[in-house]
Amino acid sequence: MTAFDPFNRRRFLALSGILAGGLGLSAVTPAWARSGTPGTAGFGTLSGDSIALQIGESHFATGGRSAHAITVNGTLPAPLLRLREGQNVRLAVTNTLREQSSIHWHGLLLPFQMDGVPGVSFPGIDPGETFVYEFPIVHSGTFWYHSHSGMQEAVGLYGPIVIDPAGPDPVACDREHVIVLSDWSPIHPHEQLRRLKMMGGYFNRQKQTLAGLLAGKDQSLSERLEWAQMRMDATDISDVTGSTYSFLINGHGTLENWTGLFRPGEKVRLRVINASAMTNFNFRLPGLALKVVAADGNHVQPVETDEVQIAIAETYDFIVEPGEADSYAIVAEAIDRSGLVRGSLAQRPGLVAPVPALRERPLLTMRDMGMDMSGMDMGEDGVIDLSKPANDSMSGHSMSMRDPTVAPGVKMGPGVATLSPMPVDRLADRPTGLENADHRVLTYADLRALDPNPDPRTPSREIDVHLTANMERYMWSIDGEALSEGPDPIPFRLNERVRVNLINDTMMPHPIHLHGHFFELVSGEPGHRVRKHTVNVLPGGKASFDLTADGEGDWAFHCHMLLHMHSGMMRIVTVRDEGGAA
Ligand SMILES: [Cu+2]
Repeated sequence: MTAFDPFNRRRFLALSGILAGGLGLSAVTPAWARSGTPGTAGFGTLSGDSIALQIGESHFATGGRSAHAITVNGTLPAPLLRLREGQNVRLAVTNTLREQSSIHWHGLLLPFQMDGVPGVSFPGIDPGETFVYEFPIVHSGTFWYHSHSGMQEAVGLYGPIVIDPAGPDPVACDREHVIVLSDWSPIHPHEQLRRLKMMGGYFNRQKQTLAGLLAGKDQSLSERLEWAQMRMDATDISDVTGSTYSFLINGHGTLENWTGLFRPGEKVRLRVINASAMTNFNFRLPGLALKVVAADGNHVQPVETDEVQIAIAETYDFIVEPGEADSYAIVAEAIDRSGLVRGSLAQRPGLVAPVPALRERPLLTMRDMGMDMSGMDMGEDGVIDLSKPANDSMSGHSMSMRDPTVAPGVKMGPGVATLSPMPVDRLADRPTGLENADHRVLTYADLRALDPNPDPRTPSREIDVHLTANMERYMWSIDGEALSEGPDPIPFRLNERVRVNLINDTMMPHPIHLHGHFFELVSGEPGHRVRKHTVNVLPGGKASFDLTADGEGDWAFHCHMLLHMHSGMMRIVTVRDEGGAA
């Protein structure tokens, strides 16, 4: 057993000098993220009531790719902030860039003026300026922080936050590691966006081929023709892929093999954060069961599984109990199987766990189009003409992919190519590409909150929010309107209880994040529903959550795929006191 002391002040002071030097060391990696780390115990983390962060420019290289990066205190990922529930924190953030910047504290409940979204909750931090964020820490858990300006998040500006509970932690462990997953490309995100606007499938190198058809792989000819007619591609899983991305664990690619240490028999807590710009990851440690103990910072009733798809912006805490093996692979595989990153959980530095093979890339199905055909009379020979309204055999449901009557709240225009005709609740579905994995896979329906939900009221009203797109033209929106078109904010009254139905009218998953609040996913009996700040809405499906609008002010509400948000899949949510200006 290792006694670990998260507040080993001497060690922290010894290392903070090195950190301040930033690029003076071999890598732009903060101490806690260096390979061979024994755990997060005081290793170069920043704690206390007063913390200084400096946003600047660095150069970053991994696995033969290198480019300009935006970093905090000279490192990528940014420093680990270790705070304690009940304290106040004062974070002085200085921007040394030649452009505006910002930091958003992802998942933290705080006054909206401290939330860090330029143009929504504060003016942003101009070049040369320092903005002081100051707020009380009112809860514990695993969170992260990132820029909310331009595309800075994609070029390096993100880091982990760990908040220790004020009282005893219900999760017992002997050691813990923070694991920040991310994606890194030498092609600037603005250039990625330009290429995607030219051709929606620009980075997709995994399309179905004629050779595949002849070999009997993938979709049949008739299916391929049907999908082609709808201008859809069943391999369109991710916009930006491993063809340009290096995937990273704590800033390290597979060859650099980030290694967290363990001793056999220990209970090891892994705090896993998906800080990617555009990549949903399948996370697993082959040979070890993952006991899920927290999601998005909130404790859950422990549930064991073998693999978890961690959407962008989500965090999960796991307990693993490694046995006698020298090392175990930590694997984060891109959802479209265009690449993966492997790190190690090992008894000694230098041990290399094998890299597992990439699994076969997934194909989308009719369910991902919002058409669940199970148990339905499919009509003649199972062939459906998707361009026509339904016949009687379809129980009156329209099977057209663009029938505005299924979504009266959506503003129809060139930015809306498809509407899901029959979106079904997919919270209990295995996520994209893991449908047929031959081991346990976590679904949202498996998660139950450890503590009773704080607000047992039944929602007094319900709203539908459609996630819309014209994927071919790379247009992304909410209810058919991009943020740049100036849509009305979504208004909530202070402390009202509302059910929000997210309906995905596209064929991509969207990790939707609401600032300043937790919400309860509507799955299973009420009382202990899982509380989250981000929910991944599967293609063609829907996901509902109940929200107590208790954070007064203006908040961002958006898809956490950076290029989707940047293209318009975002709204402002206002929470106003009764009689206020809502
Ligand atoms: Cu999205």
